[in-house]
Amino acid sequence: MVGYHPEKLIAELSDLAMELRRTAVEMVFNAQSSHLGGSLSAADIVTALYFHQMKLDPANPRWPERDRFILSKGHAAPILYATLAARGFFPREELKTLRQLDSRLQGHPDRNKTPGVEMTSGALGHGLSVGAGLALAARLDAASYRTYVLLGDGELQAGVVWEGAMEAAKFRLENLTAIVDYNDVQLDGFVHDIMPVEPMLEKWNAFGWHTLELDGHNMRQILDALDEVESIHARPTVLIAHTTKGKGVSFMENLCTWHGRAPTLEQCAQAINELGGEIRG
Ligand SMILES: Cc1ncc(C[n+]2csc(CCOP(=O)(O)OP(=O)(O)O)c2C)c(N)n1
Repeated sequence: MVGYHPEKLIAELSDLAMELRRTAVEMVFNAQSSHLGGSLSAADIVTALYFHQMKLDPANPRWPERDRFILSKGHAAPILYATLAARGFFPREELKTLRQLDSRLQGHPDRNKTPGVEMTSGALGHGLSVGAGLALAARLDAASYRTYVLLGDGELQAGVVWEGAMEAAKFRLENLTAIVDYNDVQLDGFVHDIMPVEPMLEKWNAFGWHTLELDGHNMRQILDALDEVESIHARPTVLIAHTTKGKGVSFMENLCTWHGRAPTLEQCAQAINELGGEIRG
C-alpha cells in the first residue's frame, strides 16, 4: 500500500508550493528576465521532493549520502533557487541577485556556484544520462541515495534523453526516478504540434521503465507516486506528471508567450495576488 499522508502535510506542502511560486514571480520581476511558465508548472513536484521526500543536509550540501536532484530543464532555475533558499541552502536575500553579474544564481543552474545544485544544466537533454551515471555510482559505492531527474516534455524531443533512458534500463537502475513535467507547452508553441511526444507511457515502457501517471499539481498524488517508486525493483521509474505551464497565474497559464518573459509591475502584483499573496516592498 502507498504510504498514508495526513491532510495537514498535504495542505502545508501545497501552501509552500504557492509561496515558492510567489517567490519565483518576484525573482523574475526583479531580474526582468528568466523563465516563469516552467517554474510554476514544476513547483509542486520540486516542493514535494525538497520538503518531504529527499534526504538532504542544507548545512552540508555535498553530504555523500544525500539524495540527488537534477533539474534537467535548467531554464526553470527560479523555482529551484526559491526552493533551495527556503530549504536553507543559502540566504533568501540572495534571491534578489538572480542573473546579476557575479551572482551565485545564474540564469541556468551552475553546480560550481550554487550550494545544492547537483548539475550544471540549461542545454536541454543531458540530465537523464547524468542521473543514470549518479545512480550507477551509488550502486558501485553501495550507497543508499536516490537520484531524481526533472525533465520537460519538450525536452523529450532531444534524442540524448533516450540514450539515458536506455542506459538506465540496461543497468536496472531502480534508484533512479525521472519525472516528466508534462505541460504540453514548449518555448514557442504546443509540444503536440511541434513534435509530439506521445504515446508517452508506451515509449517509456518500451524502453524498459516502470511508468506512473499522475496530476503534477495534486500533492497527494505526487507523494503517493514518490512512495510507490521505492517499491519498484530492477527497473527505473518515470513519473508522467500532467501539469499546466504557468500554473496559478490566469494570464500565464498554458501560453508559450510566458515561457521566458518577465512580468511588469502590474502583472507581478496580479500574479502574486492570484497566488495567494501580496507584493513585498
Ligand atoms: C539543447 C537545447 N535546445 C534548445 C534550448 C532552448 N530552450 C530552452 S527552454 C526550451 C523549451 C523547453 O520546453 P519544455 O522542456 O517543455 O520545458 P517547460 O515547458 O517545462 O518549461 C527550449 C527549446 C535549450 N535550452 N537547449
